Amino acid sequence: MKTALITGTTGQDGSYLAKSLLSKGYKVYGGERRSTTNKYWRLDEMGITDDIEFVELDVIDQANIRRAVEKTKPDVVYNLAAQSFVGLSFEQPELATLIDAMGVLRMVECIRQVNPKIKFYQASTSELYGKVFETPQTEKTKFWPRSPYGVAKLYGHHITINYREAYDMFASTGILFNHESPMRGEDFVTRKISKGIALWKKEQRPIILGNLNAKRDWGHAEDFVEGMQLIMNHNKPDDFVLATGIIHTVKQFLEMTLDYLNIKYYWKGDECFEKDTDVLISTTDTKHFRPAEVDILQGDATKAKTELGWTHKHTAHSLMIDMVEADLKRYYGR
Ligand code: GDR
Repeated sequence: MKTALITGTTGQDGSYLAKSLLSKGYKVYGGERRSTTNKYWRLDEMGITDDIEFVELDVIDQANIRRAVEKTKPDVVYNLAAQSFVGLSFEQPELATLIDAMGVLRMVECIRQVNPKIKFYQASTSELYGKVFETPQTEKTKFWPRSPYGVAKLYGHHITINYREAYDMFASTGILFNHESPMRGEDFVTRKISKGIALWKKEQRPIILGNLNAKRDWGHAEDFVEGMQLIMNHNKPDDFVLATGIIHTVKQFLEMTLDYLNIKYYWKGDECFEKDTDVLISTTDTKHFRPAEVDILQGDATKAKTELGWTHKHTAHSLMIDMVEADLKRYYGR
């Protein structure tokens, strides 16, 4: 039986990855940090909480990482722990750096010391491209991150490559474009929309968004965690873009959701109203705008398709349906 250690197990990607690895017969250890919130809600919804063995693991504590790695003796480590909200990283740049940059160094250094044969996956991100130099973006596109999160992730990306080159470790990265799901945290824009519109149907409370014109390449997390495993089962360590290649604006994602729920609407500037009643559906607030925005991200996953045989099953539309239906079920029991 193969053993995987996942940091960030209770997050969106961690929970989908744990589910997938468990279904393939892996022993899954879940690194967890002490917290007071109900962090198991995703794993509980998936019904896999009891199948995972949890270990204390905080990527900002070297001794703690070492204990976890020595105890679990993993064949593969998926480093998904992150301060993953770009907006928040402008408020807490140092914490983002500790977790998203130094945390990666601590992980690879610990693996090097304990057992350099352990395979290591680093969750890199399309935020590395930031102020994009070309569209679509590939593994060869120059990076220019636009947030403390992106800058920290750039360090995490390069330190992973450095350990691969310096110590011959199987250390790979997945440069993942936006990937969402019903398990997405409520601060991220797709979930804000799926939950917000599901609730709007009941309460008519408008949702308050930021930049409606940002363009993103949205895929489904379920497809992306399969890509992570293909990256780790590849015959050599490498870096791969995972993306759908299709972009929508935030506004289009909102419109798609309204169409699906058969809500007729019209726009007045950045405000969206229901057609027959003139009730406000959504508006914007500058507090949701970022000091430096990433206007467009569109990935080219040709390398992952050709070398790994990875494909995505979901489109942004089927993703939106999955998310909205899950929120309708959560809030209306339907
Ligand atoms: P992102 O995701 O920053 O791309 O990072 P997010 O959903 O937060 O933003 C996407 C785009 O939507 C715009 N936007 C809003 N964003 C939020 N959160 N809330 C709003 O109300 C809102 N209105 C408009 C944003 O400005 C942005 O342009 C995600 C994270 O998962 C990262 O960890 C990951 O690395 C990247 O995706 C790939």
